[in-house]
Amino acid sequence: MREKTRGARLAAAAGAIAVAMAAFAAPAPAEAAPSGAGSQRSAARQSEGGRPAALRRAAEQCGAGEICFWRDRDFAGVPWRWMPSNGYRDMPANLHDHVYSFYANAPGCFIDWDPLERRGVNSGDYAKAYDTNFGRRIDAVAPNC
Ligand SMILES: [Ca+2]
Repeated sequence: MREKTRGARLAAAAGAIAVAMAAFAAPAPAEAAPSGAGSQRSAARQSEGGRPAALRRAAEQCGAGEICFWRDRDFAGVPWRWMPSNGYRDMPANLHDHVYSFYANAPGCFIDWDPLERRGVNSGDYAKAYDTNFGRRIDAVAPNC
């Protein structure tokens, strides 16, 4: 598994969903997180503005070297994960023309076949409301444009 320590710490701050995810990936107790930024600011701010908690949840769920795709906005639910080593992949049916948020920990290329357009993505890129952009068009992902 990857990033167990980081996962456990962030889960403490990210709320029930992240806790469940972390429990899946790493059985370390969430309460074991040191009293750092996580416990101080608590996860209660999830609904206001959305930025810190939603982004933290995305970062928590999306591993190093992955691009993660969510059907819904704000990185809600379980993402579909892709890595450059997977090569070209058509989006799964539920994500075809329907990636409403994504988080990239790897470079890649989003593709719409008709009309043909390719969008380069860099590690660190993300969108929490991608339906206002290419998320309504994406058909596939590839390592390079
Ligand atoms: Ca399309």
